[in-house]
Amino acid sequence: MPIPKICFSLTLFIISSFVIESIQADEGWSKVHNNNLTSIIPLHHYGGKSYYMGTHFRATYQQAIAFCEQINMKLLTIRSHEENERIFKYIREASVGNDYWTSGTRLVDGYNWLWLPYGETVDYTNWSTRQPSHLTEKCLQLWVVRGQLEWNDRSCDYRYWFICERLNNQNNNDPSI
Ligand SMILES: [Ca+2]
Repeated sequence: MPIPKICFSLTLFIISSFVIESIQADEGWSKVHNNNLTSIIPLHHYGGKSYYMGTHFRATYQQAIAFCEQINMKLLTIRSHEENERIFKYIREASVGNDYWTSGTRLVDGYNWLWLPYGETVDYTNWSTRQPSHLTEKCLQLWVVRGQLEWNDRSCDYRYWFICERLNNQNNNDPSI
């Protein structure tokens, strides 16, 4: 149905623009660009990373990648069981739903899973039973199965919540963060 699709895309664009412009209009935007991740954007801090919960609007995988870049961050990676559990905690606290994009994808060669913003192989995994399921599903989605945060391969054009991250030991000189 093309008309609702167009309306939704327009709404997404307007909301995205509003969010980005609101952040940029704040006098603290320069602080964000100077890597001082303090009070401008609500962030969680854990294990040398900062996380932004993308719960203002649902986005496709590509839109989530682009939005995180706009706020000087990257779409989520999960490197350990401990981090998976921490992300699950943030998702429960956000209370908007359980479906989130990570930056994991096999878009590059159609088979091997990479954390796209870093070009790194996905080593730690937490796939659900019988996942990944289809070679046509090329992006890595988080979902909750039997009370656990597990992973699923999913078509990249679905619209889900998303999480941005930043490694604080890169491009960040503030040791207090
Ligand atoms: Ca799947």
